[in-house]
Amino acid sequence: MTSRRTFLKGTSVGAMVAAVGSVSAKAQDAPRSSAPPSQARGYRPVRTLNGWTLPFVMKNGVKEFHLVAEEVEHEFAPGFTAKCWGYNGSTPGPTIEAIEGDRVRILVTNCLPEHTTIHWHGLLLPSGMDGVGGLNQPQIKPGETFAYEFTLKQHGSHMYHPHADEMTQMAVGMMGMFIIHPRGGETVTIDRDYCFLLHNWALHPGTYRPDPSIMQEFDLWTFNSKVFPAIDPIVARSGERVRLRIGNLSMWNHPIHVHGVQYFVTGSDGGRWPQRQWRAETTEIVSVGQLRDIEFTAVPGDWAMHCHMAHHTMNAMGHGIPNTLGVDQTGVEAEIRKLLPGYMAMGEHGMAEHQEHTDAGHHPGPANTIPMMTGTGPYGNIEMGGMFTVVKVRNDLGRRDYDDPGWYDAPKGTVARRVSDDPDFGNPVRKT
Ligand SMILES: [Cu+2]
Repeated sequence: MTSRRTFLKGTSVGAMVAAVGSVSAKAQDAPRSSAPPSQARGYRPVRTLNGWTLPFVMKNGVKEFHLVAEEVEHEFAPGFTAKCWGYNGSTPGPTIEAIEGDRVRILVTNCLPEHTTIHWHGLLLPSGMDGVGGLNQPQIKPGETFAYEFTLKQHGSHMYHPHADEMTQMAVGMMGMFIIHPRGGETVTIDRDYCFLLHNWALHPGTYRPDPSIMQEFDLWTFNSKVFPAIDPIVARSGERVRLRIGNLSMWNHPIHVHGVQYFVTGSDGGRWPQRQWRAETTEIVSVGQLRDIEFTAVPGDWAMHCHMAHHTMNAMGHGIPNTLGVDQTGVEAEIRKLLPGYMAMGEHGMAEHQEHTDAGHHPGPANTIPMMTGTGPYGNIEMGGMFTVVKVRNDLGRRDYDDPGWYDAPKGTVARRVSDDPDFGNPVRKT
């Protein structure tokens, strides 16, 4: 994955960050994601999955941030790239973090070929700062810089995105998160605080620009603009309280399922909920334009976390192909091969064989795409893509250790095991 260090090099953003001083220097040293912990700032920073936090400068008591709307060369997974639009060299843009009560100024420079604005989704502010082009302000033309300035009257998990040619600009990656920490600290201490955005893309195999005109037939499903297995794991130490702040600026609803725990849904883009409203779930729908905070106590193991729409844990696939499940394709394959050399009949027994075939190089596919299912675990193919990652909880992690700890070494006797390879094994009861 692209490190901040790499993409900041040689960009105007890099120069800007360098000018910010010690805050940015530390942020640049961060191995992957958010700025380093700083209790001195009065909060424990969030960790943006596969992303980063925007540094700020203090100017006469105002926290000043600078976003640059621009085209970015984005990598969805190694070797699979596209020209997207984002902020300061990345999609999603960097996370903005501040504290309830802060006065913030956000400079927005437009380096796109068309006008833009930024809407601060869920923030309570003067209507002139709300960012709807034409309604609240003139659009920001290419080359212009606008200043948004307001006082944060709330805390919670929020988002930002353009409100100008929204269909196009969001479809090609323009969005980010805006996290406001409570003044006076959290009521329940959070040990690891992650945030990410759900998104969908129509990046047709063999192409290099997401298609903004698609309404439903998206073919890439991402956490923070990455597909599995390029999505960072959620790492925690056993017993820690983990919060995931999950925003959805895609065009579909996503039921987000976490294995191994009953989590509590504790807030939304409407703010933190009173504790009596928290509810236990294992799957929570994060609808279009919504955000959910979920919290759980980490349990040791490797636990899948994914959208439960099965097509959203797949990468680009040939939509519109006939259903071959249960169809004997002997003979057909040879006939089709006369027209399409190398054609391979698949799907008679399900699609799990797809990953073996692609991994073996039997279907190279068009340029610039990624296999529908991919990723290998300690026991074989994971057969996932898209909106999937692993919550990796270990007993022996340092409190500030976010590195991928590898695969879980399950205690003896706690892994499902083969007891027979005879299909007639045992005496199962069947409906008569
Ligand atoms: Cu989904």
